Amino acid sequence: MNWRKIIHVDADSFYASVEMRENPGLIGQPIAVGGSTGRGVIATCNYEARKYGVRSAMPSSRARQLCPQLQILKPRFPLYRETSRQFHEIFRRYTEVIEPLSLDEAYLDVSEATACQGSATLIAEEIRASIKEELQLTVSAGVAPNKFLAKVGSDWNKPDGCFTLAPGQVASFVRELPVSRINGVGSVTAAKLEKLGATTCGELQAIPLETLARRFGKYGLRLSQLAHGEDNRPVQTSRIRKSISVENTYSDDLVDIDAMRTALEKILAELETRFHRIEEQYHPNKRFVKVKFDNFNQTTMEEVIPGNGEHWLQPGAYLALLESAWQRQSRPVRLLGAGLRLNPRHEVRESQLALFDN
Ligand code: DCP
Ligand code: MG
Repeated sequence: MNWRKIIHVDADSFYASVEMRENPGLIGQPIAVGGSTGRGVIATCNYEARKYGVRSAMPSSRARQLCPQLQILKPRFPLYRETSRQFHEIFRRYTEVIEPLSLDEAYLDVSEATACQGSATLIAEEIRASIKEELQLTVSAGVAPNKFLAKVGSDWNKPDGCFTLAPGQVASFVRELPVSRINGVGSVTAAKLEKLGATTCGELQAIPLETLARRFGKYGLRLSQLAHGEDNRPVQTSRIRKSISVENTYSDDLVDIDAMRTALEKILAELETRFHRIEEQYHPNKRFVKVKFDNFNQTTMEEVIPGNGEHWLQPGAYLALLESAWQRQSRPVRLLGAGLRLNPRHEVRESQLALFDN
């Protein structure tokens, strides 16, 4: 079997948690994010509101009946997108193999990760701790040998929970797992399976494959595999990268070039580690720095890397870019970033590989 080390991360009551962070006065009160007028629906709500039965996708009018004191806030998508980008910044400290499912949800393949002695559970806990400390949000994580079980795991101890399933625990875990936990098994499929005698994956395992194929077609085979805890789907980094970068927001603004130089050194060390993981697939053609000033104005400076890109890591060259970027406003700096623009090394191979992806 193809065991990997997969982490599935899912933020807790995502939009609502971001709103509570932005406005701590809301903490402890039932709130929702969504449309509040006419035919508005709830996008999500915090856990206080869930106690009243308020749920995602529910009409807001219904939510108000269940919980009259519910505050329904307008969604602020730019804020959620920025937060999502910050999640990914943290994920990339551990792996480049990341598949986003939505703004608040992603699979990470940490099979090759070297941090935390390669312990996926410790990596998941570090990610959760970093998100809590740096972004004041909680996420739940599932750690398992494949995507299916990792996703089940992130839901297992939600909110603010982590659940690990080691390969040796898979067989006994799935035996008791309700079929409704399988992604794609809604109430209709669950009812059909119940008629066949299966409410748990263990019972589903006992149904002959021919029966499943007859009832569910191709999906029958898939159901059988999942019931056995098998899932060979790789974590798919969907896009071809155009760049790689590391950035940091400082709690105290950087006020002089010495402070910026020290900060830049750390960023470059991290950039080197990260680029190292993908350098077989990409070569750098430009280097850049990004500066955000205390007035939130932002600027980048970039230059072509001489030669074939092999010697991209020249701290002096980055520092020169940083100095010119800073001189554009010469103000305190709240965020500093450094990165590389990339070209794929094997364009043909990428497209050929795509042909064999199922
Ligand atoms: N969302 C939405 N409409 C839905 C479901 C979700 O707009 N029907 C949005 C709002 C959520 C975000 O997507 O905050 C993430 O969805 P999740 O299903 O992960 O739900 P939450 O993160 O809000 O809560 P949970 O703690 O259950 O993960
Ligand atoms: Mg979520």
